[in-house]
Amino acid sequence: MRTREPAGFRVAYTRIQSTTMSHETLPTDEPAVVTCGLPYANGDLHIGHLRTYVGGDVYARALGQIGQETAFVSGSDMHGTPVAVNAEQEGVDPEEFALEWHQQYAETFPKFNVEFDNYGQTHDETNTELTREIVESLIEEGYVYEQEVMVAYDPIDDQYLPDRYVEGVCPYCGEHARGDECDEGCQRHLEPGEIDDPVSTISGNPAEYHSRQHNFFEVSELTEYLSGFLDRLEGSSNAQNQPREWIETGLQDWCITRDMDWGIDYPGDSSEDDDLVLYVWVDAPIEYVASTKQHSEQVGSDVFDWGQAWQDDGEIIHVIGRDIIQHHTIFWPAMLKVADYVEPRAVMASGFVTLGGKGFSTSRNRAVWADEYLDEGFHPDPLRYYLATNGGFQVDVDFSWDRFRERINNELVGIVGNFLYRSLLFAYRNFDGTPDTTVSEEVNSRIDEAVDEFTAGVNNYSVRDIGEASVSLAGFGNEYIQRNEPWNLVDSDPDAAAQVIRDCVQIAKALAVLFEPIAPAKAEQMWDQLAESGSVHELTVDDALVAPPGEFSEPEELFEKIPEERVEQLNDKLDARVADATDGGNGEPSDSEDESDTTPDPDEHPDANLESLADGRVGFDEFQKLDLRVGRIESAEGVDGADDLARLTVDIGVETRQIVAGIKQLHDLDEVQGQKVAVVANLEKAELFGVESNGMVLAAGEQADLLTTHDDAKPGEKIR
Ligand code: B3M
Ligand code: ZN
Repeated sequence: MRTREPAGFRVAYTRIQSTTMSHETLPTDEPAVVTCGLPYANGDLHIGHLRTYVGGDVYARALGQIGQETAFVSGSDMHGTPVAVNAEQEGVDPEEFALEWHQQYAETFPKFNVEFDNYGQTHDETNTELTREIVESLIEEGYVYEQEVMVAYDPIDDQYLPDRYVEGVCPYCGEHARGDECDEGCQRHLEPGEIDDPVSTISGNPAEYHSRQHNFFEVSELTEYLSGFLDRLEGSSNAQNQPREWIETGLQDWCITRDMDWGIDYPGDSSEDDDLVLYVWVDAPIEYVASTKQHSEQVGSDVFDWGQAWQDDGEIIHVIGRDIIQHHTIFWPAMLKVADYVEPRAVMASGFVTLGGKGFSTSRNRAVWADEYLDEGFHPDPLRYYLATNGGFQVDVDFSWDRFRERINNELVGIVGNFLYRSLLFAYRNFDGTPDTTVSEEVNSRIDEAVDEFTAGVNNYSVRDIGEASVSLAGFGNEYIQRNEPWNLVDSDPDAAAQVIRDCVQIAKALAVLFEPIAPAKAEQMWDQLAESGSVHELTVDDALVAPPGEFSEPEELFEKIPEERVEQLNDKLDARVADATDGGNGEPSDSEDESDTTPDPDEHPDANLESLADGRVGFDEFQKLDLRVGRIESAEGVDGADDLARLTVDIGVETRQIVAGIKQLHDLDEVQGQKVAVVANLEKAELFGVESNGMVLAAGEQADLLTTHDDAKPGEKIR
């Protein structure tokens, strides 16, 4: 838990653009709980999985730093078919299976400096108890009813097939889907009996639908409440907008029981005498509360009061992947509301992580595993930096060793590390540490500005902005030392040199404070380097401007450059492994792709196109036939039912066009509004997902980097 003295100021946000705020600015006087989506305890973690945990950890640390009393919790999701199916495939008891993975996750997160105040699991006493209580109150309040549903059943194996025990075709979009969600298509949550052409995942047998009595939570009754809730909800815009679409198409009630043994028993009376357990998505989010409760039990409720946070006036902030928005913005707040708990203040839904532009694939061994990253000798903080700051939180992030190297070398080494090392070394050699003078007005206010950016990052739920505050401060530091050339002053004007270096040491200290959420272990090294006492993990942003102690010893370089050969080796290793895994099974992997993080494949080798660059040249006349124009995006919204497409209205001077572009997952649609783009204006019209596209917006590379102009070219102007 992070309790600090409240920061002694409130920042004015006018300078920094922020989304509409419906809640009091952070920090508030209430206790906050930051949660991370619970990983299913069912398999190895790869670095793609780490994105939300790193994001949550950065956010929780930063929130604590601006003076908010904060608990950061999560736990393993032990139940449900994602665990049961994998355990069954391995012939192991699900409890034993899940506990083993739970143990592994509990050990892995801290290795990446993801430090939960409590990391629990859904099968323990606290969660079982609390789940029973909450479900009983849903029943008592009259929100649960029994209804017959069609349940998939394998007649040959004589087994019911809930959720991931069955796969088939999505009734909404026609894509191949799992029994519980349309993971490859429209991302909808699927209710039992909804999936078409059901087949058993375990045996491959075609399934039949049998009628069974199940229990439903009357979510539809809460439509009005939920729609108001979404208006108040803060966080990433996808978490507000997607559920609005679902509400508009009409909310369905939610089946909360399953025909399974593994899970928490349904506490109400049920006309089925067989075991009915609760659907995993009932007890999973309750673990957020249970985990907070365990934290309170450990530290004492005078230090952190879980009841106040969850039942009175806490600030609840959920950090999740974008595939589970519906559970966190519809089902979960509906449960909280009926059970009389506090509603979430914000949901931050991250994009996925791709590997070299393609999905991670557990079955193809096409992944960089969490342990593997560390075993390769890399420090966890550069990966944290990469994952947290590579793009907006809701935008997909691509990981490649090349890009990783580029960013580490250019940004962490080139900007942050370079500034710290050169200025502290100079300070050490010429002044034995911090020169004895006060910080200049200019640097004082530049640090203030960084603190404002940091605080605004927290209020805008942007982990990238939280990190950027430091990198741009370090960039300023480099510029400052370069501009003032203390090396030329040290003999001629020692006082002036002392001033510059005193300023630089303060910037270094501010960096230790402000970079701590992103790079906790590296910040600790910075702290020690400055001969500071106390823990860098217990500070508030106010400490950025407190004078550092005097003497310190010779600094060491903080970040290490990654040589090019290293990247080649790592790429070769990955390629060889993928080839092995693929060849072994006649080119077919033994089980399915990693569902949660696949994205459509861009060209596998984008560079291959370069070879043919000189062939097939076109004449200037032919080029002239293309009508390329400057456009300005007026509005951008997702195309219903299409995972990647956005409907843009683009001002091209003479008129405004509707253009469909495949940028939905790659860009924050709120952020592209107002952006200038290059448009092919005379392309034939096309229809995509029933939406007419009149023109094309040009973009480059796997991340659909939008081509733009940099000066005052107006919409409609011709590009030549
Ligand atoms: N266990 C994992 C997922 O679907 C799921 C999250 C639960 S959060 C309450 O990403
Ligand atoms: Zn679908």
